[in-house]
Amino acid sequence: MGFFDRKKPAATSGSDKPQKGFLGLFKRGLEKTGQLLYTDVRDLFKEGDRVVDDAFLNELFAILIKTDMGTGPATNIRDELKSEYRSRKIEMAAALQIVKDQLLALMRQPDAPIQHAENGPTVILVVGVNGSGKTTSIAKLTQMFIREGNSVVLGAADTFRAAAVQQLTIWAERLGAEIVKGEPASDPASVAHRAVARAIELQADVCIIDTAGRLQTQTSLMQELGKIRRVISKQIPDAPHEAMLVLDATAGQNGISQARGFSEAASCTGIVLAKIDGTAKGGVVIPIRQEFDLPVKFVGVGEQADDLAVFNADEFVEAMFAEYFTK
Ligand SMILES: Nc1nc2c(ncn2[C@@H]2O[C@H](COP(=O)(O)OP(=O)(O)OP(=O)(O)O)[C@@H](O)[C@H]2O)c(=O)[nH]1
Ligand SMILES: [Mg+2]
Repeated sequence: MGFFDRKKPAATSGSDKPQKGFLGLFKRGLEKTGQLLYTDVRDLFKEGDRVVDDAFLNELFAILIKTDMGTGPATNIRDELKSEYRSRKIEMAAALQIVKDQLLALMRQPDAPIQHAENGPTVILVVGVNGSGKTTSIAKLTQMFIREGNSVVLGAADTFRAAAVQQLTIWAERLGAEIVKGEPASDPASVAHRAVARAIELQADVCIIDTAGRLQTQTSLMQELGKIRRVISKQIPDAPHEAMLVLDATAGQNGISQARGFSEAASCTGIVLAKIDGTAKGGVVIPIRQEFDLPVKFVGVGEQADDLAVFNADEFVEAMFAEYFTK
């Protein structure tokens, strides 16, 4: 029995149950953020309980800002503490609880599982600026789908660089996915077309299309994404079922303007927030959540195929403060 003949179990990444069980991955990914919070908050309370006065509130505000959550959310948290504790003493645990509750309220989103095709392959287009983590995120998604018993066809529609095709080929071989490539510098839309055709032919469950990095201001390259979409939707009317925007968490606030440009030009359906492990600014997920209608679907926490967590606000916030629970 060939790989693609396997009977497929129900795909859990697309189930309607909230995804949990990624706390360990989030803790690893948010180690730098957690460490920064731990050190700073411990300092804040180094002489014991604090009176909630302007000095205290300003110090806490400065700590929150360092995580890149943005001034709006940090102001909310400060105001909440002020109105609940004005001039009274607060202990560290109580202050943290208020911070966590506020962060959760800001980060929570309706569950956003992968939207699977009703019939035939689910097509996922992956877009973003250069080096944001697209190809690595595709490897991680491929691993996740294959673990769930799905067969995957990859389309190497980043035809600009031979190295890009090679990078995806190595992942495909390692993970057990089929790959469709084009001639160097060939039309990315034609590679996408052939990848989807191959997925249909093989009755594959998922087809993921890698694209070259581009800036949202590069009009002709953004139009090229439009062409890829049109080609795909001619083959499968409701495809692509997902257009994932990969944002680099280490790029901080830059990611926000990227998300705006891409979601308008490429009709994105969700965000993969890559490289959260590379920054202490894990709070960046909040402005991303607040300023867009796009759900954060996945979070990249490392360079390996296993380093992908399904986004869940509760686990994310718990992991941000994990240091306090273990000490
Ligand atoms: N630490 C860490 N590194 C990551 C993560 N995701 C990607 N990277 C690294 O970031 C670099 C760029 O990743 P790629 O996946 O090649 O990015 P890309 O968007 O495909 O890049 P282009 O195709 O050149 O636009 C690589 O060195 C990856 O290993 C992550 O979640 N954590
Ligand atoms: Mg790439």
